[in-house]
Amino acid sequence: MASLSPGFHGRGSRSLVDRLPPGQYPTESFPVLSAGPTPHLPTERWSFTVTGETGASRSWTWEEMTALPQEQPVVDIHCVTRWSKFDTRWQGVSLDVLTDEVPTSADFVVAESFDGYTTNLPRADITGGRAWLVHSFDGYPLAPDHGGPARLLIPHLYFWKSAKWVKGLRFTTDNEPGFWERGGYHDYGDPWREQRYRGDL
Ligand SMILES: Nc1nc2c(c(=O)[nH]1)N[C@H]1C(S)=C(S)[C@@H](COP(=O)(O)O)O[C@H]1N2
Ligand SMILES: [Mo]
Repeated sequence: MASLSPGFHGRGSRSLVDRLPPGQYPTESFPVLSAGPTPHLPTERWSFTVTGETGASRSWTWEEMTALPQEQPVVDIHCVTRWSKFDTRWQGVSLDVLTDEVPTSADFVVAESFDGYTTNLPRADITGGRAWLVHSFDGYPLAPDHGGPARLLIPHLYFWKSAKWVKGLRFTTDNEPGFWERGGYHDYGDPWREQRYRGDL
C-alpha cells in the first residue's frame, strides 16, 4: 500500500540495533539544526515550484498541494551530527506526484528553500516512492523550527538533504553542490556507508 513507507518493516521484524547506521546513536528527542534563523511563512504566501532544466515549471499553492494524494510515511531519520530517530511519523505528498508534472531528462536536482538553503541530489533519489514534501509531524502541523509549513523528507540520506522551508526543486544537467556540500560535507550522504564528509568513500 502506497501510504506505508518503505522504512516501515512492522513491529519486531527488524531489531532497532540493525536499524542504526554506523556511528549513530538513537534519540527520543527531536533536535533542531538550522544554519540560520527560522523563517515564518504563512501558508497563504507559500508556494512550491518544480523547474525543469529547460525552464518549464509547475507551481502549487498550499491549497493545491494539500489537495493532492497524501501519504503517511513512518521512517527512521539519521543526522550527520550522529543522532538517529526511529519511526518518525509524517504526512505529505510523494515527490513522484510533484516531479511527474515537469518533463525532464536531467540527472540531478537542487532543493531550494525560503531561507536560501540549498542541497543537491541525484534525481533518482527523489523518485521511486522514497522522498516526500511533508507538512505534518506526529499528527500536528510541522513546527516552524522543523521546517514548517513544509519540508522535504528523504530518509535514506543524512537529514541535511531534507531541506526545511523548501520552496522548490530545480532539475539540473550538471551536479550543483548545495550549502553543506560546498562546505565540505559529502556529495551524496548515505548514512549506511557513513558518507559524512567530502572524501569519505
Ligand atoms: N532550509 C534549511 N533546511 C535544512 C537546514 C537548514 O539550515 N536550512 N539544516 C539541515 C540539517 S543540517 C539538518 S540535520 C536537518 C535538521 O532538521 P531538524 O531541525 O528538523 O532536526 O535539516 C536540514 N535542512
Ligand atoms: Mo545536520
